[in-house]
Amino acid sequence: MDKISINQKILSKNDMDAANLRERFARNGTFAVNIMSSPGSGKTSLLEKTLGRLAEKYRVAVIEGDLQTDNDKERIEKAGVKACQIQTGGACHLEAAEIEKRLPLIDGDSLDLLIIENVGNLVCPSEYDLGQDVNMVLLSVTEGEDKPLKYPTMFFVSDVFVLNKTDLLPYVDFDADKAEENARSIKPGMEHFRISCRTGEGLDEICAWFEKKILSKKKCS
Ligand SMILES: Nc1nc2c(ncn2[C@@H]2O[C@H](COP(=O)(O)OP(=O)(O)O)[C@@H](O)[C@H]2O)c(=O)[nH]1
Ligand SMILES: [Mg+2]
Repeated sequence: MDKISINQKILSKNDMDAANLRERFARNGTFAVNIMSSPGSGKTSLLEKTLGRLAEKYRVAVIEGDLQTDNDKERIEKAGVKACQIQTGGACHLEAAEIEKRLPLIDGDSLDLLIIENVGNLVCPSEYDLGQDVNMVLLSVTEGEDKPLKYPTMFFVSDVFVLNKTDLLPYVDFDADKAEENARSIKPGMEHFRISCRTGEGLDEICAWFEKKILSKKKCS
């Protein structure tokens, strides 16, 4: 019998679910961001400080992922933004089917901006496509500038690198230029921001970036 070689990638169920979500976000003109980092880098803080402002002009919602608790959902709602929580139990990442299931809870087909805050760690979330337009990775200055080199897959799949807690730079041995150089050595051309959710440094710039992305996604839909 003749052998047929098939070189096409066999899509996993998650890849297929993510492709469906991506199509849905494109149809609806929703700009979708998957935000990832170690626990405590400041993902929820960044959302608390920026999304209230964006929600004055745009339809914004957040899907929160954590092993346990609704704490982050409640923090986002207090900031005036619609949110729902996925409690993964023990799982260290979110999957596309879980996102799809939650969309009806947040008017998911009428959004300009959807933020998915992934489960905190620099490993598993990098492996799962959620249909997002952009992967954003956060690192805070207490974590060490070598993290992009130690967790290259996370930085390789990310489009934007956000360095948070710059207010703490005077108190820690952390070289911000080196951290960005390390990130770019893994992913050349990666966009980057330096922010402090405590002082507000860099938050205007990040809001302007969100706005630019929202508007260009709307134009394409
Ligand atoms: N000093 C300082 N602390 C921050 C900053 N951003 C967040 N934090 C603190 O870091 C801790 C973890 O923040 P959180 O937003 O819950 O991180 P997440 O686990 O990535 O969502 C909280 O105690 C925040 O108040 C910052 O820019 N500067
Ligand atoms: Mg959080």
